[in-house]
Amino acid sequence: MAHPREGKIIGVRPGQVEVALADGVVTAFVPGQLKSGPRNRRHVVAVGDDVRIIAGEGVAVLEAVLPRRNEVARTAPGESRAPIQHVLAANLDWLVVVVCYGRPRFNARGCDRLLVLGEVSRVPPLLVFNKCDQGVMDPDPADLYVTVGYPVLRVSAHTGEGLDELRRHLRGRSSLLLGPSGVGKTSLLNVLAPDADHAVSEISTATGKGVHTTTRTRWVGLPFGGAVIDSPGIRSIQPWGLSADNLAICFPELATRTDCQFRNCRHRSEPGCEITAAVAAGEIAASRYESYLRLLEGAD
Ligand SMILES: Nc1nc2c(ncn2[C@@H]2O[C@H](COP(=O)(O)OP(=O)(O)OP(=O)(O)O)[C@@H](O)[C@H]2O)c(=O)[nH]1
Ligand SMILES: [Mg+2]
Repeated sequence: MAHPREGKIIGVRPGQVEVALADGVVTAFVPGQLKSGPRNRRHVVAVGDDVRIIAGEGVAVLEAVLPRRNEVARTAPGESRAPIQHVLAANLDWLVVVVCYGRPRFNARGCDRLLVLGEVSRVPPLLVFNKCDQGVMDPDPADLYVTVGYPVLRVSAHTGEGLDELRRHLRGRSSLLLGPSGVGKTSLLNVLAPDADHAVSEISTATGKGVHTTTRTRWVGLPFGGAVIDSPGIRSIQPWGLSADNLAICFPELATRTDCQFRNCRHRSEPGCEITAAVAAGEIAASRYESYLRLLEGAD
């Protein structure tokens, strides 16, 4: 007899999902009526979704996706008149932005973009600088983010430095790892959940860039409680839901400055702008303001 059961999506493939139930993992087919969904959605289901399935003799079918408490989504790349939402993962407590100092080189624009993605999705960002064993840059870009107010950890998947603190942050929570290819997302996951043993590979010596080793987003339970979602490396991302109106509040150090002369000030070159004055006075880091302007170009 088929009966409904609740579980969590831990992997998505075309037309089917892997669902973790209390007593194991099943593959469930996604029926046509759930696949169609709203026209502006690339997928109706995402890793991290809580779902109800009907499990029968040797076959399971997805019946319903339960309401999400949040989602992290990008605008699907490519030119299209109507933007398409691509949900990367759902029901999260942390968006863990993983970066490193070199190989691949730290990129402030990309890092800020991911922090903004967390802010606009209302999933708190946790910034992790991996590969600390290779030495720290001077000046250390991590210091800037501490000043902004983000939780920042310096860790090494290879030596174990900083990992106890990382475990403390992840324990009992659901966390999405995002960052460029080659920064060591999967390497971190493999030390946090040794049984998972996912593939990692060497950085290309020619480009210092990763080679996109991870190709699918996957939810992995942590032995000390909680879960981590590993994802393929990303080059650039356009956060879904970002507009010229809500961009400034996605930068904590800009969000608190609300005394511009014009209410709809975009903080570019308007007179009486509190933010450009603060940048000129060195109270807001030029690098963060530069990221704001880049994102503003794509948002209006
Ligand atoms: N020195 C050093 N190397 C590391 C560390 N963590 C990972 N690496 C190396 O960095 C390379 C890339 O690691 P991955 O874990 O595959 O990186 P990834 O972020 O998962 O990459 P994608 O799956 O392509 O997004 C591998 O050669 C790892 O051995 C670290 O803490 N220190
Ligand atoms: Mg990986």
